[in-house]
This record gives sequence, C-alpha cells and structure tokens, in this order.
Amino acid sequence: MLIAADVYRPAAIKQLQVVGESVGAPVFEMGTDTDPREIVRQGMAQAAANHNDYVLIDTAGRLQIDAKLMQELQDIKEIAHPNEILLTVDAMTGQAAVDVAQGFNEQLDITGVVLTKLDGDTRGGAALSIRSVTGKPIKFIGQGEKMDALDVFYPDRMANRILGMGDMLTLIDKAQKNFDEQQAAEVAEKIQANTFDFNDFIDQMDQVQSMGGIEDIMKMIPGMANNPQLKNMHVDPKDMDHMKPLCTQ
Ligand SMILES: Nc1nc2c(ncn2[C@@H]2O[C@H](COP(=O)(O)OP(=O)(O)OP(=O)(O)O)[C@@H](O)[C@H]2O)c(=O)[nH]1
Ligand SMILES: [Mg+2]
Repeated sequence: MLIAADVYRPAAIKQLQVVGESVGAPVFEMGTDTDPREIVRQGMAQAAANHNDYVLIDTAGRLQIDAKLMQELQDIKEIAHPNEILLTVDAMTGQAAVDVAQGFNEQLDITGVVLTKLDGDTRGGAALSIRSVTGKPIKFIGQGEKMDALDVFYPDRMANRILGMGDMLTLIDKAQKNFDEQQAAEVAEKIQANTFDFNDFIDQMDQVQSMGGIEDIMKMIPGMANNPQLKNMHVDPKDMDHMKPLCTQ
C-alpha cells in the first residue's frame, strides 16, 4: 500500500494515485487538510487491517535545513517504525545532492538513497560522494520518467559509467528483456537473403524505442557517453514515429 503523506505540493496525491494504479498498489489518502502524522497513523492501521505486505509512505520534498518539516519526518519515523528510510536525490544536482544526503542522514539515520536523473548529462559521481560522506548505500537508481526506468543499483556498473567505460551489462540486460532471440535470427536471415523489407524495419525501430531510444543505448557503449559527436546528436523519438508512415506508403 502507498500512503500519500505529501500534503504540501499541489497534485502530489493525484500523482501517487496514478503511480499506484500503474503498479497495482492501493493508495491511502486523506486529502491535504490532515496532518501528515495523522495520515501515516491511520494509513498504517489500514495497511495492517488489509494485511498488506509492503507499505510505502510518500512524504513531501524538503530541505534538510527546514527544521519544522524535518521534525515532521522524525515524528513519522516514530509512528511508522519503517524498515527502510530512503532518501531520493537528483544526481544532476551534484554536490547539493551530497549535502542533502548528509543532512538527512544526520537527522533521520536513513537506510539508503535513491539516485535519480542518471539519464541526464551526468556521470553520477554524486554516487561516490554520497556513499563516502554518509556511509549509506545507494539502493536504487532512476534513469527516466517511467516506472521501468527505476532499477536496482549495481556499484560495478556505476564505476564503469563514472570512468566513461559505458554500461555494457545494463545494455545486455535491456537487450535480453526486449529482444526475442528467434525473431532476431529471422531478421538476420532476411538480411542475408536480401528480403528485409520496410515492415521489418518498422519492427526494428519499435524494438529500439522499447529499449529507451537510440541516444540512451549509445550512451551505454564504451567511449560513447563522452563522445563530442554524440553529445550534439539528438534523436527525437517522434522522428522515428514520423518515419513509420513513409515506410508503409
Ligand atoms: N528524466 C528523469 N526524470 C525523472 C526521474 N525521476 C523522476 N523524474 C521526473 O522528475 C519529476 C519529479 O519527480 P517526482 O517523483 O514528482 O519527485 P519528488 O521527489 O516526489 O518531488 P516532490 O514530491 O515535489 O518532492 C517528474 O516529472 C518525474 O517524472 C529520472 O530518473 N529521470
Ligand atoms: Mg513526491
């Protein structure tokens, strides 16, 4: 069950409901007029009554220097006795993310960090600093806006990325998840027999798009992430959609 305890940001509850629906998790909410502590208290009771296996409490974003809101989190921790306290930080903010992690860890003794926006123009060096400053592990990473862009964190892959060596393991994972081996063999045969047609080409474009687009794939190839030519290349997924009707004419 997801508990909507962000009563401050407009539409935060609606956003959680949309996410909950997409992953099949019920959402407990009491609107925006109830104190988050009370929402958590009642939400936890409801989850116990429902026999829910997991409860995620979504709290509002805040700065580590906001004493009133940090106290709210300490109170919620007292009420809910969470197994995990995960701090979500944006990798693009670099050193600021490290400062936030340090502040939150000092005040709440977090159990881990979710590092998001790794699909942006950053190598993710913040991961190293956060780990070294807080001593707490990065547990998940975000590499895009959709749910399937949230991944378990693998330190060796991040090390390769920071060193500019690409991320072949994630690329292989993605390929294995999205490509059908038999279909790939058929395509290879078609190309050899010179019978590869526009319908096959459309299939191939769809498969590449389902892996997150050409740009994201290229970045995972060793040496490509920092290739100046690639930096200037921008392939809008819409361009691929525009190409499709041309192929079927
Ligand atoms: N590109 C990209 N976008 C992301 C990623 N993670 C989250 N986003 C987007 O960033 C925006 C903010 O995400 P939220 O989940 O609302 O962030 P939040 O930390 O809950 O923010 P508050 O509730 O305001 O504290 C949304 O549009 C997300 O889709 C990521 O890893 N990559
Ligand atoms: Mg939020």
